Amino acid sequence: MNMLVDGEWRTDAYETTDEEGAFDRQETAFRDWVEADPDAEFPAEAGRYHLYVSYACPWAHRTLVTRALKGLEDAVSVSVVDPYREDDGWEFSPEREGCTADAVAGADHLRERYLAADPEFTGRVTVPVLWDTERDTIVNNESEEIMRMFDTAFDEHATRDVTLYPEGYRDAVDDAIDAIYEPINNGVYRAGFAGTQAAYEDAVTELFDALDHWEDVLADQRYLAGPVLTEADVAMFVTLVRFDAVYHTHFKCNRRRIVDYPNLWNYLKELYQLPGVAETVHMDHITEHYYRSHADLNPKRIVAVGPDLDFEASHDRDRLTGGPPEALLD
Ligand SMILES: N[C@@H](CCC(=O)N[C@@H](CS)C(=O)NCC(=O)O)C(=O)O
Repeated sequence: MNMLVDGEWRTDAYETTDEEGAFDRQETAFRDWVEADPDAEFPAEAGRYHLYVSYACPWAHRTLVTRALKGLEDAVSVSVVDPYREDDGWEFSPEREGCTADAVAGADHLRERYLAADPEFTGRVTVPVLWDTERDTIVNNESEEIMRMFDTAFDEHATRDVTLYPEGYRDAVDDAIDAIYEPINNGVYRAGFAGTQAAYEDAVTELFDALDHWEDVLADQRYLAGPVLTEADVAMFVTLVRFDAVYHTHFKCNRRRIVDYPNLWNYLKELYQLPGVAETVHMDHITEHYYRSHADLNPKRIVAVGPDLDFEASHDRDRLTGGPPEALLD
């Protein structure tokens, strides 16, 4: 697979599985933090930070959903890469539907932005990336941290009074994010990219055990951390919304579909219908990326057409205590 090694683009450089055939995800490299403090190294300011995303990528999608729920669209600008990732890695194709140019520097490839931040960079060139236009560098490329920064550092620039990491629920939010990461968010990748039957079966078993668990929790609890909408729900949403169209078929996570789980399916529809969220879901980019970019899994690169999913259909979550913050009830 492709990555930068000492600033050079290499197409032969990394293995996606370890010796046991299990999918191995690389640690992220840029871990600075935007703060709500004008004296901070990276102070939260409107118009200063730029987000590089792919609409296909669930990790990038978390940051887009958080930005939308908070109403940070005017404060943080976005560039969208081409969903089809080939030998050159993420690329800008402004002529394609839903894609944009690199609005900061006019780069052709995302790797140029990594090299602008660190000419000797070694690592994968991933989305999302939070870029600081003032210091001309990458602040952070870890979605969980970008989501937290948008949620906690940018309140002054948000057009909606929404807190996704509310006091009193913070431990529950952190616990839920941790609990879903390995079996669910990363679990679908561990199933899809497994190099052995055993590694695949382990991942699928853990994945569906975890989905079964949350199906039970959501029977009488509105959201993952309790009665309030939180970052944990954003993290869960981006995997669930891709599940039936991509993970079920392309990654062989086919024990059940999300539509077969009444509580998860209704929960997914509720989240999809929150203001601003539907606009972040680009199913055409999602399906094209997965089915066409992984030639080892799908050598003919044929994109599966189904299923038809009605995320706009009514849901039953209002039967439970709690609900979205007032600012999201329009
Ligand atoms: N830990 C990162 C993971 C991001 C990630 O793996 N993004 C994928 C797209 S879904 C990517 O850009 N992959 C490019 C590559 O691996 O070369 C995060 O959560 O932000």
